[in-house]
Amino acid sequence: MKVKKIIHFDMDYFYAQVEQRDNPSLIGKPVGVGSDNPRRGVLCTCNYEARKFGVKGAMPTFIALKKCPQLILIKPAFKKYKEASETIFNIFKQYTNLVQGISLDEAYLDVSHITDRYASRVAKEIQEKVKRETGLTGSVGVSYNKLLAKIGSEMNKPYGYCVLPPDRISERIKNFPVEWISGVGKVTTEKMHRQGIKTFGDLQMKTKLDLINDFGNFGPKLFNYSRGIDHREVEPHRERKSLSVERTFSENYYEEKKLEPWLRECFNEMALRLDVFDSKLIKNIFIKIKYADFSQTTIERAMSEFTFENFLNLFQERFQVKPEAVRLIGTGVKFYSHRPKQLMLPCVAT
Ligand code: TTP
Ligand code: CA
Repeated sequence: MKVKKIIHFDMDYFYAQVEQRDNPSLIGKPVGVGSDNPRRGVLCTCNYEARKFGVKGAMPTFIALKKCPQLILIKPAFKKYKEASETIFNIFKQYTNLVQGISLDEAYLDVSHITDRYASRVAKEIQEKVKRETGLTGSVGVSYNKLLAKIGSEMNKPYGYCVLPPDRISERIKNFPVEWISGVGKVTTEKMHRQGIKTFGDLQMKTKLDLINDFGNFGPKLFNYSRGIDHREVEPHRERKSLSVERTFSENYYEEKKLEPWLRECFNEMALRLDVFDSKLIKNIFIKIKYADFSQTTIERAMSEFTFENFLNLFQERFQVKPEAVRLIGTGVKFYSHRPKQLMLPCVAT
């Protein structure tokens, strides 16, 4: 089988870097991008200076400020991020048609057809071109599959560059932590740690059957991934099926009146994100409610008009059924399939 050449590209602290580029007085200071409402807001992301204090994307603003009181908060300006995103995706497309966008700032590129130079050379060229044309840095990983290309792009961030060639790969990745595997999130990581599985090497010691017993359908993938085997293709037209925004509260709320402003905040953020895309492609709208007892409910309706009132009605309908203490609320939309466009990651609160 012919060895593929895959590049994973991911911009560094994307929203925060754009803000820093446009206001150089922020350079060297801890910066967070997100809602500046210290009681209710959530961060989309932050720069590396802020990360030194333990601040992270998706963290409630009040926690971020506790960890780093001198954090400079900036409201997101999605239009600027979308512009930078378009520039980088145009650069990617100068190299290959096989570009799979994962979010505004992240993509896989299959450059197997470029045979006159190494994929590592192509990756460097792209990285430099992105820097020249946007003034922003991104990190690249180069390998022969998606799993390893993505790991490579994360290894030396920011402005990182890493090539993982196939020779002796399962040996060389033995000490990588399990959480670097695509699809291994917080819950799976914790489950693995409880079983003493911390690294790719630990997974390599398990049989496929062990992994199926413990992790179900994900088992065979884990068996392969831990050995650096990944057959997933770069899928240029893969679509995102939905977009949602949610908020977790620092205290529980019982009253509809108190919940309404939060619902509006979710709606507004979603509207901001959607104007970038084509809101005519929305099929359904939905509301998510998580109660203090951690039970969760969603209600979904065919889209008539994208208005706050429609979301509010839907919320009221569901909340009347169980008017109890709420810890999280969310609004979302589902799209018709065959959308040609890219979607960004929601700025989630959980
Ligand atoms: P990420 O690539 O996850 O993060 P990042 O680019 O800020 O930082 P890193 O250097 O670690 O790659 O997300 C890209 C952008 O998407 C980020 O700048 C802000 C936005 N985003 C949200 O709005 N909400 C989220 O929950 C996440 C994870 C990202
Ligand atoms: Ca990024």
